[in-house]
Amino acid sequence: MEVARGEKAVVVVPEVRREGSRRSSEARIQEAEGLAEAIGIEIVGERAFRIRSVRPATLLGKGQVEEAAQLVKDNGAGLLIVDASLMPVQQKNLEEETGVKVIDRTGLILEIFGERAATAEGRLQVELAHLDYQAGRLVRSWTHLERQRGGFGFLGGPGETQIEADRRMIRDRMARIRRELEQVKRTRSLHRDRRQRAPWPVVALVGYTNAGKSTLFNRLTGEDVFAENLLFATLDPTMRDIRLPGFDKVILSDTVGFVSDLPTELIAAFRATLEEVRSADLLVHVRNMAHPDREAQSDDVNDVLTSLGLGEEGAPPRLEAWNKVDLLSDEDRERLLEEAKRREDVVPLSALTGDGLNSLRTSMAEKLRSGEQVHQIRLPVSDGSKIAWLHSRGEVLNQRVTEDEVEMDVRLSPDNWARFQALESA
Ligand SMILES: Nc1nc2c(ncn2[C@@H]2O[C@H](COP(=O)(O)OP(=O)(O)OP(=O)(O)O)[C@@H](O)[C@H]2O)c(=O)[nH]1
Ligand SMILES: [Mg+2]
Repeated sequence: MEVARGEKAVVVVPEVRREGSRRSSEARIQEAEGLAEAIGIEIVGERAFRIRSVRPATLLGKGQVEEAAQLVKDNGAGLLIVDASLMPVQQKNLEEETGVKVIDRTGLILEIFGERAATAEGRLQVELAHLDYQAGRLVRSWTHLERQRGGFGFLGGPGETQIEADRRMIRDRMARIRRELEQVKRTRSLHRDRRQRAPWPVVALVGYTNAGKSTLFNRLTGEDVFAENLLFATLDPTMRDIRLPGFDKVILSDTVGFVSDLPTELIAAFRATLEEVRSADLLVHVRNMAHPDREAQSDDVNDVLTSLGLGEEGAPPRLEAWNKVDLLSDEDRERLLEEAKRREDVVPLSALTGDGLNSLRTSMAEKLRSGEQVHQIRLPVSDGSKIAWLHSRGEVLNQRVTEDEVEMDVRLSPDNWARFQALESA
């Protein structure tokens, strides 16, 4: 791929004054560094630039571009990371004006995912996102820099025809990947249907990257999945059985972390990977309460969940796990504990020390017991009495009839769900 490990880079954070933007430039620089370090890039310089009016050609102002170029030169960097979403032409112009490769936030996150994706499906999704991103970067007036980029071999040569040919090749490759993904997805949803009909509830851990989801997962399961002080340590979902008060078996799922300004290309990739989350019976939103941007991070997580169709209607119930309370000052911790007490659905804890884990277990069990949930149920068309039963006891949100099966999304109380399962196994 285009960025080499150990490469020296300068990070610039363009700050466009936006209403509702609550992050400090320091925290943004730190996060961008974290992203770069996640793929082994060495940061040798950084700068935040206030953007008063956007210069369309380069995003950054003229003086700022010069300053960035100087910073690159002074520190012997081979890469400029711009913590924003750049248009292809801006990227190209910045490369020309600074003399080094330029990568934007989307490109950086794609690199991380490219390096981390472990399952076949994860890899396909990331490649799809990458190709989508790259297709947009095929602009006229090819430069030598752009020829170096890519690593797909077929990218190269200037001229309209070449670009057309490249585009076509990318389109073909994307079509092929989509077909492969369809196949993988079909297989997986078969597995899921089978599980969906098993009587075990599923709890998914979601949250901002580095919030402590995997650490909590390990605590609750006794497993040892990869948990590191690293952005996007986890990419592919992992599931394990746990016991909760009153439940012999609950399936706990660890998932990929979210990040602010998640590239749209990747939201699509998330969508499939996170189907597990969508079919969960409970979401536990793990939050790093020791992070200065915890509120902004929480908003980002909610935005991503909403964009995944997990906003309100039909979405699984949620709990918030307020993690890393061990890192707070006594005063801050007291204040948070007080607030948590007043609020429903909030459990303060430390996944590291184990404090608060029992309350979390209790709350999870309570939450799973209370509240109605939407179940995806498949029945043979001929099973009229069960179908009628579901219509009378539950709220049928959706019903699709295939050749010989009815697939229904039905909202049921836990009691009725248990009764239905008893009917099924009778
Ligand atoms: N002090 C403290 N550190 C914690 C706590 N929970 C997690 N950490 C640390 O936070 C870092 C990130 O933890 P992970 O569990 O990998 O976070 P994650 O949410 O799975 O991150 P991604 O997989 O990257 O999305 C690790 O260095 C953990 O040791 C906690 O309660 N207290
Ligand atoms: Mg993790």
